[in-house]
Amino acid sequence: MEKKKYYITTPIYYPSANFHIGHCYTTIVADALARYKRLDGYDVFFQTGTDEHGQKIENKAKEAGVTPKEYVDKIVYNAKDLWKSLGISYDYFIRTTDENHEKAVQKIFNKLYEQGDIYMGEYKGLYCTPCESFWTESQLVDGKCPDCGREVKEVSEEAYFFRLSKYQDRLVEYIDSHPELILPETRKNEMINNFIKPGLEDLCVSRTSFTWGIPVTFNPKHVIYVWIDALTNYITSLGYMGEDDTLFKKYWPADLHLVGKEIVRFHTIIWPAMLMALDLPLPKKVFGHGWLVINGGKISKSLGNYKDPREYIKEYGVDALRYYALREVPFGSDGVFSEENLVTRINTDLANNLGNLVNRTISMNNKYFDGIIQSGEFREEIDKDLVDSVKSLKAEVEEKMEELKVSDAVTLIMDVLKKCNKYIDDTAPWAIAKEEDKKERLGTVLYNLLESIRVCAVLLQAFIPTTAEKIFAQLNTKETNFDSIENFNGIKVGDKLGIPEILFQRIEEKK
Ligand code: ME8
Repeated sequence: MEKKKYYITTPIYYPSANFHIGHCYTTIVADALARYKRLDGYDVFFQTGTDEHGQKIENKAKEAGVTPKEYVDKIVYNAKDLWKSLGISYDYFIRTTDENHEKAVQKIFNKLYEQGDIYMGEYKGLYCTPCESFWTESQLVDGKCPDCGREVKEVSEEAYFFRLSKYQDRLVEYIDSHPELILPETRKNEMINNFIKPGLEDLCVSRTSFTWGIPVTFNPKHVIYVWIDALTNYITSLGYMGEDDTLFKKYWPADLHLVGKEIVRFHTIIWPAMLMALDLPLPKKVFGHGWLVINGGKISKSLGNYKDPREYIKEYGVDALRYYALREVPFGSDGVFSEENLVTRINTDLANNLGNLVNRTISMNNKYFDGIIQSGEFREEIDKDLVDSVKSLKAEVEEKMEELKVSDAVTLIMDVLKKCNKYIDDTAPWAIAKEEDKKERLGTVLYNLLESIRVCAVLLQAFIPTTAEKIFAQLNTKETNFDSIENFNGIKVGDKLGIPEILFQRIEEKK
């Protein structure tokens, strides 16, 4: 049977030498979703990349005394290095300076121009350079950019426009009939009430005030607006308007665009309207997540609360950081990142609940049975709750993952591990071991624990893959697929366990 496809994207990031934990957040969540879908048997295409054109980059390159291309080349390397250290399993990394992307964007622009969806006009307006966004007077907050609070400047120039207004009614109709397109619900209402209903204006889609962008082929003093360039990444990467569109035919429409809340507007208004103009299907879901903030404020170098995410990885390990990002913030809401909470999570969830459980279970089986896995046939009533919870865990996790409630999914797994710890306290294997005629029962208690740990590790592969691997090695099992967790019998009687090793060291709480 042909596998079902799943196309998931992160935004393409502005190249930066200072990626912070907030940037990692979207990508870690997307990675967990991609890994989960792969384990669940989907043919996944997971894409990320960098958004490299625009005035901001041109200015920064000038300051640094290099060409824009030299400037971005250097920092794109930084993004790839960061994703590697976080274990991000992307299938494709797009750069908007890739030649095939640039050519396809030009073709898209030409097509829209030829069919009358793009026309020449004059732009007068207020522009925020850091956000690459145009605003109307009424959208400003205290006369400043409503997104970043910085000064906007008046710009007047001959420019091309995209007929966004033409798509207003179709867009409202589409959003109404596709309740899953914009999630969470609050963001959908915000888009409809604050942006679409007041009336969409045509969008200025070219610039002449700078040159670092993709030129309009038939009027090259214009470069294409960076958001038009950027949004199309989701299809140019698949070969749309390119030499080979096999991937496009296979993977489009995207199943999920994961984006931060401040760019939902671009992904749920401009992008769908462009796709309608191109006569292409719309993405199935756009999910706008909240921000990670530090002490209630933005993460920024100038505020002195910035730390390179690789420093956390060096100090606490990659899975600790991944776990924290996935577990701490209910996906969708804003959340506070704090190193103190990270340490608390490591100690309570990873070192105690998970690590200690794995360690003492394997140690007990080594001590009482020389590491050999015993039969799990000698069940008693007290086992039922744990075994049932483990059997239903996959379906419950799946439901949460479908709703993109990643934090809830991780919590469900952690709750089963808690149950395992309680099961040890309730059954007291060390006491059973003292009774000569209870060897078989002792074997079953340990079997139940080992199999429960294995099932949790199979599911944890999506979230903390390095740790899951370590658990499999300690359990000495090759049964790591989702298929193996249905019947509570994946761990094999007669096999010998590996050597128990500490998964997470407790960390001394910092004041
Ligand atoms: O917006 N917490 O790029 P970008 C959570 N190039 N997420 C955060 C965050 C934080 N503190 N800071 C940033 C762009 N992000 C465009 C996208 S897509 C066609 C073009 C998230 O580098 C932010 O919300 O400014 C966004 O989703 C992503 O990082 C990239 O932001």
